[in-house]
Amino acid sequence: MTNATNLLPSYQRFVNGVPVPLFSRRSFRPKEKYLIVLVFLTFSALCFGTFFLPDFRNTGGAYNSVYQVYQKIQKAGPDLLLPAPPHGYSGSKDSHGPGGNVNIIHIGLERPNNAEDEDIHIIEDKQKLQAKIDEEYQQQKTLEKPDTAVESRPRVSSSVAPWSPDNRHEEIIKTVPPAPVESLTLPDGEDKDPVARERRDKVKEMMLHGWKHYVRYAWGQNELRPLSMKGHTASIFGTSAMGATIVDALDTLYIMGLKEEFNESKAWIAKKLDFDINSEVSLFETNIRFLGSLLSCYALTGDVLFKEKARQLGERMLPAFETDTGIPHSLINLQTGASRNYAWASSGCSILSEIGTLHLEFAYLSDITGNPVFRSKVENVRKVLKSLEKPKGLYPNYINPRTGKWGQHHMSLGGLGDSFYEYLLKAWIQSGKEDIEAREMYDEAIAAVVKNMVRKSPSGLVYLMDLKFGRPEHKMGHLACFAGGMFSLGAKTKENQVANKYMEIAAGLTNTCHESYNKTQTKLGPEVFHFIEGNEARSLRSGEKYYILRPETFESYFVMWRLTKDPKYREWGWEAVQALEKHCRVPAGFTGLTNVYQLDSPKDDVQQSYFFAETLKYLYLLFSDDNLISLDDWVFNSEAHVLPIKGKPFYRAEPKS
Ligand code: DMJ
Repeated sequence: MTNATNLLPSYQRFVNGVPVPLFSRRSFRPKEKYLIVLVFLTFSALCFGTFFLPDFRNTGGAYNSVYQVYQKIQKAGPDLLLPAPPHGYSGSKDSHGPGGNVNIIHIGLERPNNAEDEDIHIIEDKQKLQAKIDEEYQQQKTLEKPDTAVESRPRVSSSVAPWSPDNRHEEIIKTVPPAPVESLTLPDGEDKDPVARERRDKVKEMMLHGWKHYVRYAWGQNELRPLSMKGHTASIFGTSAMGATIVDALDTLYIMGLKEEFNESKAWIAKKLDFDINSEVSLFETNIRFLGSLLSCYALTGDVLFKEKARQLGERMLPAFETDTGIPHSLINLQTGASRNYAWASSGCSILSEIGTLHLEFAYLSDITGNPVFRSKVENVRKVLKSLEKPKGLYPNYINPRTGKWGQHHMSLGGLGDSFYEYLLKAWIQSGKEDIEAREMYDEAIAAVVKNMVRKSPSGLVYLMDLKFGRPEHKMGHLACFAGGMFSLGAKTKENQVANKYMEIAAGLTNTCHESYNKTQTKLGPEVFHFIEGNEARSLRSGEKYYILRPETFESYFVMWRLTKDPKYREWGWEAVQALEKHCRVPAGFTGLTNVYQLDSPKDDVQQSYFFAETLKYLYLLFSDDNLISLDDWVFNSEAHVLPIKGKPFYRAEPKS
């Protein structure tokens, strides 16, 4: 759309309705000249640094540093988390002020000679990064108002019963399951192979080890600091203790048959889980972790407690969609309904992976509650995305929720893009293959990805590069390692002439991610790895070498195992179990590492909630029989919460009246 202001002569603009000359013809005063020269020199230095100094470009450039900060905030890197607020946890010894959440903890006795130097850099990087995050977070909280304020807008669509902090207590939550339509129980899933059984038992023991220490030291808090033995929170959860680990771990506890632990958690959810919290949370993370798990537990158990909690949460998320286009904002205050975007995200844009990773949960929520409003919101998001012209058939990572136009043309199957593609495929699978539009959009998008973003390294490693303003970046993030599983699921569910080729890509990507693990001293994979001749699938900089208990590579091992039965995937999974045990297990749980290339790596002291939801679930299922969470009956959401496929017994849709 042409804006009237753009038609004015270039030297004239309006500010508050008053014409303002941009350049006047009078000559500059010396002071002004000096200022102009200074600005010009600064600008030139920045450009020089950005384009000619690789290190600056990747670690210090203004743009990239913001991008990195985002990636880390969104994906909840432990070294980036905001300082744990004083939750009133009685045993807390946390005396860190802002920025005090930089955890470099050595547990081991022997350290390599150069480790000290490397650590100093890491500490400095992390301190700088933490300072940036604190600043960014404060800015988000205090400065940004513009088009994102929703106070004057209706909180929820008229088609949904309005909630208010006042009426929420009147709702009666039943914890007794409804009369079972049919007796639905999960099989135990023990594999015939005794080795697989033994390995699965090991994973279950790891689950219990992490869980019982969370219960002991951080019950009700979002996450556990397994070295400090106290609670921890990340900015994605806002500033309240929402029991993120309890909710995120729930369906894994159920699937592993840990009944006592599951029931204890269910009781906490019935009594304590309250979404009336006056703090900003990430819409995306709340959706995949909280809503996803509640829905999963409803499907698995039929207990209406989970449906009711899911409904309450879903309703509180709806105001985020009240934008001009219906494209939701990234952040929402679940109490006031105010929502907005991150100021830095391509001038206040919404993010592709976030807006595209709501479909499975919202569609299912509509089906079990009988309220169409949730589905209508995500269908509208898809409609907007579908209507836009795609550069080279690709979807950029940013979209403006006011104009409905793309922001910066960055494309990625790692952070910012990843699960958007995954959800197109899975929406089709979840619908019992009725949602043809989703499958078509997936097929078109993936064809463009294969053409423009899939590459082979000099030594033959298949990888997915990012594109920034059309320029390739020959590196992959750990987050993109889910793609092996996605490519194979896409190929195996629809036989066509490209299926074999996509299966090869799936195997190639999974192999590359395994290589990134195999090339480290700890046998755990780094956050980012590059493809440079002679040094492939390895990190280049200290800030890329951390491992934060991420699941994506194991997700691909699991899906590849189920779909190909190649035993190497189980072997690779077992390598991972051993590496986790050796390097991440500590007496009070599991922690991330700051440098996977160092045998005695510093620890980050965070036990991520997704370690239970995803990492251990995928490893457990890798060593289970295929009948436990069969891929014919279930789809995994982006946090590995299992959602039933329409038409299958566990779907439990509300009968249409
Ligand atoms: C999880 O929270 C989800 O998988 C999300 O989609 C991206 N990755 C983190 C774990 O790495």
